This record gives sequence, C-alpha cells and structure tokens, in this order.
Amino acid sequence: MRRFCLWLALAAVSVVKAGAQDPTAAALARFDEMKFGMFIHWGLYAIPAGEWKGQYYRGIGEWIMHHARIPVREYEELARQFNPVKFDADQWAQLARDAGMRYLVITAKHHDGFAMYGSKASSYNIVDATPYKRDPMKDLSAACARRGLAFGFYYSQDQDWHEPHGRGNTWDFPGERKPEIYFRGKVLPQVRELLTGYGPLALIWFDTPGMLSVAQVKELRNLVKTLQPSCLINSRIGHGMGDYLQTSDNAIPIQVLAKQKWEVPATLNNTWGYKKRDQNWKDPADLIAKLADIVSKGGNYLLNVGPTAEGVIPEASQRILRTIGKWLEANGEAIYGAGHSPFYLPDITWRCTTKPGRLYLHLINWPGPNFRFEGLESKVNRAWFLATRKPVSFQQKGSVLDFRLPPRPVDPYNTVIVLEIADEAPRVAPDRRYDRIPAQVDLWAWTARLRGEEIRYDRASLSATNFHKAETERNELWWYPYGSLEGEYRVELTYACSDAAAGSVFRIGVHRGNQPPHHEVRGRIEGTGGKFVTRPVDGVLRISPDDLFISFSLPEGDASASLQLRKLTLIRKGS
Ligand code: FHN
Repeated sequence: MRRFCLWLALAAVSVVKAGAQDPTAAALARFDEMKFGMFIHWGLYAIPAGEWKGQYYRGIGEWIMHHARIPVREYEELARQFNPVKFDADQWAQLARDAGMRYLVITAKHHDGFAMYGSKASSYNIVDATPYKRDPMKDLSAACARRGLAFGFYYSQDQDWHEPHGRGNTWDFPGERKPEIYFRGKVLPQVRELLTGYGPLALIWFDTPGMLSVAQVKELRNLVKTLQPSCLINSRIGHGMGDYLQTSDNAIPIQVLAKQKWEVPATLNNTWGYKKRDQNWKDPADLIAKLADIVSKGGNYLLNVGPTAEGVIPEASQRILRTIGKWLEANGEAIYGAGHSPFYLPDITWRCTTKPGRLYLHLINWPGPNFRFEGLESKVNRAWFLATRKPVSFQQKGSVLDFRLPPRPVDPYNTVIVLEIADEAPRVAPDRRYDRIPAQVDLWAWTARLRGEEIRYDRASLSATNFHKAETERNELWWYPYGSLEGEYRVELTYACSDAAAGSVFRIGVHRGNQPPHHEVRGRIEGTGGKFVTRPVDGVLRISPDDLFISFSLPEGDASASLQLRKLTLIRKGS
C-alpha cells in the first residue's frame, strides 16, 4: 500500500510537471490514469427504439432516421413527444461511479442533428423543441463534478441529417451541399456553446469526420483549444488532428499499442442508442476480461449505455455495470493508472499490467493448478492474489515461473496475481517483449470484433458461432492489427463443425478502411465430426501496415453458419 501511495504521489508530480509545459500532455496523462469511462447515446431515436411504422430495422438504433429514410419533418415530430421525466442526473453519474468508471461522455448532438442541450445556435434542441424544456446536460455535468467524474461531450461534426448542408441526408436534400454554411452556422457556434456552458470538459468526442477540409478541422481544433486548452480531442476530428487515437467501434487491437494513447468505444449489446429488441447483452465476465485486455495493451475502455426516451438506463445495463464495479473495487489497483504489458500477449489465458516494482497477472481464462509463465527475468520477491491478499506459491528458475494455483479461479471473472519484483521496471527476455511479434500469431475469436446481430461468442469453447445472413455479410469476425502485422502468411483455421453443416465457402479478407477486402484467401468448411481441429488454408495472406482489419466470413452461403471458430493462426512465410 505504501509503495502504491508513493507511486500515486510520483504520478501526480509527473502530471503537474507535464501540465506546466503543455495542458494537452497533462490532460493525456490524466486520461491515461482513468482507463474506464461511460459513453451515453441518448436522443430522439430512443422513442422509435429500432422500429418505424411497425417495421423493425436491423443495425444500430440511433441510425433509424437514416435506415428508414425518415423525412426531417416526420422525425421532428419525435421532439414534440420527447419528455424524459424519469431522467435523474445523479442516478446516472452514480451508476458510472458504481461501475468504477472515471469519466463520462454523452451525445450533445448525434447524426440526427438534434441538440440534447439548450442551444442558441439551433432551436432544434431539447429545451426549445420538447415538452421537457430543461437542459439535462447542465444537471449531468454538475452531477459528474460532484462525484469527481471527468465529463465530456460527443458531437457529430460532419454528419447532420437535419440540415440541408450537413452530410448524410440525401432523401430530403438531394441537391448540392455547401458544407461551409453548415460548418459556420451550426458546428462552430454549437461547439463554442458546449465549451463555454458546462464547466471544464475532459474531452470532446467528434465522430465520422467525413468531408470536412483540413482548414475546417484546424479551425475546429483551434476553437476547442482556445476555449479550453486542456480539453482533449479524439482522432475522429479527422486529418490526424486529434490528441489520441480512437479505435474503430468495438475494435480492440490484437497487440500492445504503445506509440500513442488510445481508447476503444464499445457497446454493451449491439446498439449505441436504445433499441427495444436488442437484448444481446455481453457477459460481465467477458467485459471484465476485455477491460484487462485493453489496459494491458495500453488503452482506455469507453463502454456505452443507451437510455430510454423516459431517461432510464436499461436494468440489464445497470446490472452488468455494477458487476464490473464490484470487481474493480477489489482489483482496481491493477487497472487505474497501470501501464501496458511488457510482454507479447501470445494467448488468452492471461493479460499483464504494471506499476513500478509490480506486475499484475490477470488470469482471464483459468489455466488450472499448474500455471507456467515465461519471459520474466526480474527476480520475483513475493506473489499474492490481489483480491484476497493471500500468498500464491511459485518457483522461479531463470525466466520461468511455475505457479501452484487452486483448481478453480479465486475470482470467477478475472483473478489477479500481484508479483512484487526486484526491479522498478520489469526485465523481459528479448523474445517475449511486447514489441517482438513472433513468426506465428494467433488471431483468437475472443480478440475479434463480432460483427452482426446474430454472431455469438461462447466462453466455454473459446469460439464464435452463428455466421448467419451471408448475403449481407454482417455476421463476421474482424481483427485489428494496427500496424503490428506485416508480411506474407500461411493461414491455419482452428474450428469445429458438424458433418451435416459442412460445405460453405469461407473467406479470410484483408481490408483497407471499411471497404470490401482488397485481398483474400478462400476455402471450404469441412466437417470435423463436431471436434475442434486445426486445418491449413490454401494460399497466402498478404498484410501491409496500413491495412485496417482482417475478416473471417461465409460470403456465399451460410449452411455452415453453426461452425465454431476458435482462432486463425498466421504463420509468416519463410519461418
Ligand atoms: O455512426 C456512429 C454511431 O452511431 C456511434 O455513435 C458510434 C460510436 O463510436 N460512432 C459512429 C460510427 O463509428
């Protein structure tokens, strides 16, 4: 504990030092400490909640205006019904605290163009256009401040389906767009309002930069930094002008990313904005493991809730978040302010975070009673379970540690072992370092983004299944290497499939941006009698550093949708 307090004091000094030089650097240091935040998508779209005129729309709920091509005049009617009488800012902020979150980001204006705060720049806002007539953002920013939660706004700066010169609404406004009119008339004044009316903002979260020019983005950035020099800007402002990297939605890099600070925005089910039908809630065990995964790779986790039109955060979301909060109460030391893993992360048994003189081993898939951990050259003085403080028995021979563990996890979600080491910073065997990507890399289904409404991950078999609806190619797995893979690879597939379901063509694609693959290998799913097997795939997969993601899908027919895919293995050619 004393060591931890000393470390906290040192961290505070470094923040003060950084702050003396550069407010953005100091803000980034604070952001890095926080690790876990609440994202809130709340707007008029919570009324239709995924259905329009009796029809269900697939996809994310806040996009219903776009998916159903709802005319502006009809969508505006929703404002006249929006009356969130159950909204309680203190309850929301308290939920974030109970979940162990340290910051909160809420949609001030999403792509539908409706301002969820009292805007003078556009009367299409919650105070002027709804029966509610109040500004919930005033209450929420104050409730966060009372609880020491950092506060930030989401703002859709380019897409605005309500405005003729905003981007995205081609059904009402098929004519030529003059983005400058929208940018000067709405974006700049509204961003000014957000930065001047709600106290200090930890960050402003721009989204889908689209068509804004370099000059416009520069002006937007300057406005933010002039009004609040320590307000951080995410990379989705565009043109490389953000302070930190926003990964794609629900996209966790496959490896440690240490060159810059980053954050993963993620959903608790499949949608951001409230959608009645979407009950595909993620398992708390999975979310807790993902939090450890993200922190061990150097990132922050921004986890979303989508409140109802009445202003209630769904019961299921609350339950999940409080479960995470309980885990953090006992194990937060291994998360807040922790550094990324000094090791390469070869499988999904463990993740590692660090503080001076300490390593935290997060056992996210229980290894059983004999756990061998290789690659640490520093001498381990002591080891104990973080949650119970009970010692863990181990033997160290050179860089090999052999732990003797109970047969079952100490914590069903993630058991953390603290290692007190003789060095301030761990010494790691060169071939195990986090930046040494080996010749053979496993892309586990668990580390992939699950793309689609039907696809599911099963923790017991460590595999993803339900690769349905091949015609829309929506049920897929996507892995994000963020520059960590480059070269030509042979590929192996580890999967199980009943003989009756065999036969579909599978595709492993390499994508640049959110485009169809520019390169791919294909094969056919063969039956395995339901057992997991590893089979080679014909062809060679070429990956370059600027490729965004690698996908697995059934592009032609989904007869084999029930296959269980555990991992792809990439074996660098010539190795
Ligand atoms: O289009 C939006 C989407 O509605 C949601 O707001 C997410 C959150 O990251 N961002 C965009 C898509 O990336």
